[in-house]
Amino acid sequence: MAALAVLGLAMASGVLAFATGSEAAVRVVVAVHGIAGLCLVLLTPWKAVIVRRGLAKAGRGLGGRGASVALGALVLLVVGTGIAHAVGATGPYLGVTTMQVHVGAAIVVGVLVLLHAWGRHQRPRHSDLGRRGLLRAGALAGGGALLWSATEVAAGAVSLPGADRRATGSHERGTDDPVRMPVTQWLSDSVPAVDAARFRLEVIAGRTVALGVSDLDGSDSVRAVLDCTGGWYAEQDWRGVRLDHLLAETVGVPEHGRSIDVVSLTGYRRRLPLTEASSLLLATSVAARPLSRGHGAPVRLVAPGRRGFWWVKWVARIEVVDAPWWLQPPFPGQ
Ligand SMILES: Nc1nc2c(c(=O)[nH]1)N[C@H]1C(S)=C(S)[C@@H](COP(=O)(O)O)O[C@H]1N2
Ligand SMILES: [Mo]
Repeated sequence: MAALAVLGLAMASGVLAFATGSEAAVRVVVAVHGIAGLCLVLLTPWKAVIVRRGLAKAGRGLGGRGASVALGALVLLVVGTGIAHAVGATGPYLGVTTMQVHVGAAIVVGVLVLLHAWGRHQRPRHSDLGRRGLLRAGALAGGGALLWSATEVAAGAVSLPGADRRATGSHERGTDDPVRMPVTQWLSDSVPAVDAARFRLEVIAGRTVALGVSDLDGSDSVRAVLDCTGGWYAEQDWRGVRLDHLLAETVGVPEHGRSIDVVSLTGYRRRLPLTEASSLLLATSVAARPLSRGHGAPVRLVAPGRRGFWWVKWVARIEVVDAPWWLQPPFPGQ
């Protein structure tokens, strides 16, 4: 039961770490995530005894012994890649990053745990919830926190590459040097071929205005950090046109509508609150150079304070809509 609870906490804080924008909040969430992961390490010897006992008996529950062993191995892989990423071993190795393995294996663990728990119907016993249970949980959390602080201090002392991470846990890659900044897709998107002569950006708020590439260059700029959930960040000077300015100059200041849909040529999309329009930028240039195709040319969204998956590339449509921004899947689907 303890292991399940810690696993649940690790998973929930992992998802939250990707969804949280505020720097102060994400610092807490990422710390909880790290501590929960290290608590799983502390539970490993105890869990190993149970698995060994389970192996001695015949397989019980759904999947039985095979599932137990696979689950244990996968959890170790998730925790191992988490630690590896934290101390700077970010990859990619053989084409996959440490974070991709971490998240991929964690999703499989989540599915296996659900099946496993289902098969066993194990209810919490009274001792789990009593005073002794609380004391044990406290000792475990304390142990995890101690281990976590120790790794943070150690990383700082020997100046491992992991020591200068952002609050999100991301490592610096290519600040002020977009050529060195990774080109990243969320899941399955790929860099589209864009015919600059025929490209149109549609701006829609009641009426529709279509802009060509030459209409997009603007003189608004912002210095902002692109922080990918893949585990890297870069701070750049972005230049283009602010969304509130773009709306005012094309379709006019919106009289109603709560959100802005930002849709890529590829179909990738995010919905943001209209109240944020003045801090959002449609960028055509980064570090005083035109955007590269991989980084979103001819035009991409810059969403300061939001994780990378909000920064829609190859934007083809901006639409003011009445639906609230949170009425969308929490993460992109492609
Ligand atoms: N159209 C589209 N835009 C996208 C993505 C994508 O897959 N498709 N990935 C997002 C993610 S997850 C990140 S971190 C940034 C990466 O931007 P970069 O490739 O310029 O570094 O783009 C975002 N914009
Ligand atoms: Mo990302």
